[in-house]
Amino acid sequence: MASKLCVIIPAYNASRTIRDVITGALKHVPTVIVGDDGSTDETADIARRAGATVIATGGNRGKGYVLQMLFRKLIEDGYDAAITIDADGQHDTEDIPAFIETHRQHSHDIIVGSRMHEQEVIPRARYNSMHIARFYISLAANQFIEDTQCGYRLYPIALIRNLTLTTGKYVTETEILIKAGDAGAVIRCMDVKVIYGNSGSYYRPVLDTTAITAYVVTYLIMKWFKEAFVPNRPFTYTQTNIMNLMGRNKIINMLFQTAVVIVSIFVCSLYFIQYKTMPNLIRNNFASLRGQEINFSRIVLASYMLPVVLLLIIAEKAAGILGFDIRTVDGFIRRYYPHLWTVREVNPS
Ligand SMILES: Nc1nc2c(ncn2[C@@H]2O[C@H](COP(=O)(O)OP(=O)(O)O)[C@@H](O)[C@H]2O)c(=O)[nH]1
Ligand SMILES: [Mg+2]
Repeated sequence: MASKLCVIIPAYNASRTIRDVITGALKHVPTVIVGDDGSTDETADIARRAGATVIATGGNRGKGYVLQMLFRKLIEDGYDAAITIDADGQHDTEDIPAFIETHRQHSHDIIVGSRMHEQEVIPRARYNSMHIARFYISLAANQFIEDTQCGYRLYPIALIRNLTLTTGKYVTETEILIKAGDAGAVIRCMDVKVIYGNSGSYYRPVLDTTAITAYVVTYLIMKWFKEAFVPNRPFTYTQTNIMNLMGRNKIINMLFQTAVVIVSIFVCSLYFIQYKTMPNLIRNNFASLRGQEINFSRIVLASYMLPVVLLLIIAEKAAGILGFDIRTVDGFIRRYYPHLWTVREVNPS
């Protein structure tokens, strides 16, 4: 049976680009739904005229909020799957058929567009942060995910339905990958074209990256806590967990995540000792790592290197101001945040 599928577009002040995205998408799917997030320009009008259904948040609530609003609508309307695409024209709608084809073959999987093969096109700092992000997010999601930060994806709605999402803005897309992956879903990557044109970005490098980092670090520390003490448990996501509980209150959540981040390197080191000494007592603890033959010492090493990365970035910037063009960061990141996966799927047996 064919899937009931549509394209959804979270949009904020995208009047210059939204028409082409909608027109391009409508060539491949019958329905396009735009989540207009309090745009102050013509985005909503242009979207309607281009043939999209528009639903509004009534204020600027951020990409994650809009995505969740759109998901609720898709659940109500009985959709099986949705392709999310950015409103700013960075993605090529001609990749939609490939998403649909991959979905046909793997209807339960999340399909994520990957831009990692287009290293020359992506700004260097962004590429480097994507590289580090995927190292940790893949660990949390129990599988290697080529590109964890691309907004061009296909989600099976049944899968989304089973997740309780607590984050907003740019964190939500990371939260989905982690929770789905840690609940046992397969996340499949597919090369897509990226267009880095003149479209600006609403992504705030420091604030949004910090929010994503805090979320991922907290998730990993909590996940490994369970794996440390429960034998043979690679998939740890449950609807009721500490993070979802904390997520209900913004301030408490922030304090909680800050506290976890501060102690994270220390805790990670403790986990490592436990990983090395306890396997006889707690059978197959840290099952996600053992199951995928991931070397825990590489993770500890990578985490100790994070401050060094920061120092190198600052040193490069300083050198740049003095007129020297040195590039040590790229090589350093490739070296310390490598592809650790030798086995693709974890077996809970
Ligand atoms: N609904 C909504 N969408 C947003 C918001 N900020 C960005 N977006 C959309 O999210 C997509 C990606 O955002 P962008 O700022 O381009 O991030 P980048 O491509 O990762 O640099 C674009 O389609 C934007 O229109 C927002 O506050 N609300
Ligand atoms: Mg963009």
